[in-house]
Amino acid sequence: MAETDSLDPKSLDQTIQRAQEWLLGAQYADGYWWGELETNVCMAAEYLLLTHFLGTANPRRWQKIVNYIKSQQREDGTWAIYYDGPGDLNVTVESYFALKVAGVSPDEPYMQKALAFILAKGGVPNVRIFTKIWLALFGQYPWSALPTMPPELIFLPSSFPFNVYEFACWARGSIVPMFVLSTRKPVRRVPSWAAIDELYPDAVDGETLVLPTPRNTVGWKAFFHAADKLLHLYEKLPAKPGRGIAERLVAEWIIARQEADGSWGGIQPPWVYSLMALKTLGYSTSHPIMAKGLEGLGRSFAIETEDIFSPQACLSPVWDTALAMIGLLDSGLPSDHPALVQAGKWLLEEQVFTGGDWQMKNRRSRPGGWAFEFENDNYPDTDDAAEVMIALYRTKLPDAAAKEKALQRGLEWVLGMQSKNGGWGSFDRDNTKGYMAKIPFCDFGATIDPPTEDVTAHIVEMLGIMGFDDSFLPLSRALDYLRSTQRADGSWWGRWGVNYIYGTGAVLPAFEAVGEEMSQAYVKRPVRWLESHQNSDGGWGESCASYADPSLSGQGPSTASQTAWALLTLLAAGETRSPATQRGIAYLASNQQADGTWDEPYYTGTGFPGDFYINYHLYRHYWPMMALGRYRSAQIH
Ligand code: R04
Repeated sequence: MAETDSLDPKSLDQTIQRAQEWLLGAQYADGYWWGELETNVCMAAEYLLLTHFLGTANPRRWQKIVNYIKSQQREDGTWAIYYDGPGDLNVTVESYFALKVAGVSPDEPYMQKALAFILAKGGVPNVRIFTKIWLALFGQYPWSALPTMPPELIFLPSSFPFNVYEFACWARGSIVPMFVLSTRKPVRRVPSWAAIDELYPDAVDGETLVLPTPRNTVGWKAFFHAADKLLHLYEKLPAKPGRGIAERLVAEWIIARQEADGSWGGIQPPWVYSLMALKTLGYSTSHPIMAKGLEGLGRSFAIETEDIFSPQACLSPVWDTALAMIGLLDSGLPSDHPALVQAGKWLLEEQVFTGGDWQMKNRRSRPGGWAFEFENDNYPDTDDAAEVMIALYRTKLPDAAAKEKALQRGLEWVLGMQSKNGGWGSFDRDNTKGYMAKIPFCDFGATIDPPTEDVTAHIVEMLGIMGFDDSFLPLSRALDYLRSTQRADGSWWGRWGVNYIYGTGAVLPAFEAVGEEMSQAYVKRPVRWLESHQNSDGGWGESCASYADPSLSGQGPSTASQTAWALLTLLAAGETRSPATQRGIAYLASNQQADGTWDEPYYTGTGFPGDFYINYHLYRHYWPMMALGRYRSAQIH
């Protein structure tokens, strides 16, 4: 196709119709959409190790986990955290160990390849703390060389500078159970043939392994390191007054947060650490809390076939449903279409009217948010609330009063969650204490949940769609925040999607929705940025590597979802007829599969920048539908 040839209207209609049909066919009977949330094989390796720890191993399931882990290994013997990414030491060590525990021989050529990679990367001493904890739980790393976090920390009130509510909720849910593990130091032995001595470089043993000392002798890192030394001394005391009460409080804290599906926080890490902490405190696996947790983790969270067993990190039905609805609406489905009505009713049922941890920093608003998962009442998030409210607002429901009430309560909740700087974090208000990342435990993932560009933009877009403009103070503060976070090249960073293409693709539609003058220079700058990063196939792509190296921003093999985000940006900026837009639309049309959907092996979702990435299996579908649909509407109007 020549560069500026536009897709003929008939082909555009056909592309959209095929995509609509595919999506309508993928709706669940209860009205929701729910795609796979693919991450990395740590989920499978850790599940296997968890069941060994708890003594609930199931040989058939273990075999399926082995099959799954092997199926994900690459030619070079490594495992990665995203498709086509570099070998990852943590994931490769966890996989190698889990395979050995399952009885795989280290002499297998594929194990030898993994071993060579691990040693080339410095071996076990270089893995993250979480991986070291997994090894310590089975006697393969000394607990004495790991940081200590005593259960007494649960006593610290939320007014204290250091307390569990200053952690992002995902870190909080993992760290509270860790209080128990790091002080009780449980070890569940593995057979001697499963030991992993070969993963240590020569001349390293239990004696040489200690917590690394920070380079600086002042500052938060040094402070927390010194505190850790004191804590290790405290742990040596023969009697620790208060330990019993602290452990009981920790158990109560954990138990109070178990969700209806047996999960904790709707995500894998708090789930597995909570189960191991409770077990360590004496809860047997037949205790109702334990049984429910294990059952849910093995059933609703895992993908199981005849051959493989693969636990997911998290489930995305609310997020997928809202975005699928928006895709269908943008593509021209009538607002009272039965599929939308059914989905809308399902979303109304998902609204959370109970309290949660977010109340610690926000006493003013009544509950009324939405969570990402089927069950996560303790942790609704503002990003899901915004997308759900957009979807509901645009759908015609038979019970208009119920919808109105849902939107009002949603609005009250979201507005109450706005942080001081005008932006929104995902799960908490003002969760911005940077020093929380400096404790020795935190060498993986984000430890805080500060306001981010993408989430704030989604909320701004929602407010705009609901009729607010910048005479509304919360909205004008949010717009100031967004303007202040624009990068020199005109783009915005993406916290929960990869990466600058996602951030920018969230911000420009938000500006448009609130009636910003879209011809202003600062609004046009991202257009130039995208034009200069369009691939020769007409699409856009961006690698997860752009987080560590921003010079890679906007670069990578084209994907359907990232092409869609770029197009949403261009369309919001009024670039309907520009060559870049035309070529992007043509890319989507020509890469649509015969069945009406797209293929997308690349990961375009972010769990933690640099550390954890997600392939949302429906991203390849509903984002292109939005782009194609908005493109068609812009042509007509
Ligand atoms: C896309 C925006 C909606 N919302 C973010 C939700 C993302 C859902 O997926 C995950 C969320 C997660 N959290 N924490 C983890 C995680 C994984 C997901 C997590 C992962 C590994 C470790 C600790 C925590 F797939 Br270790 C919140 C705003």
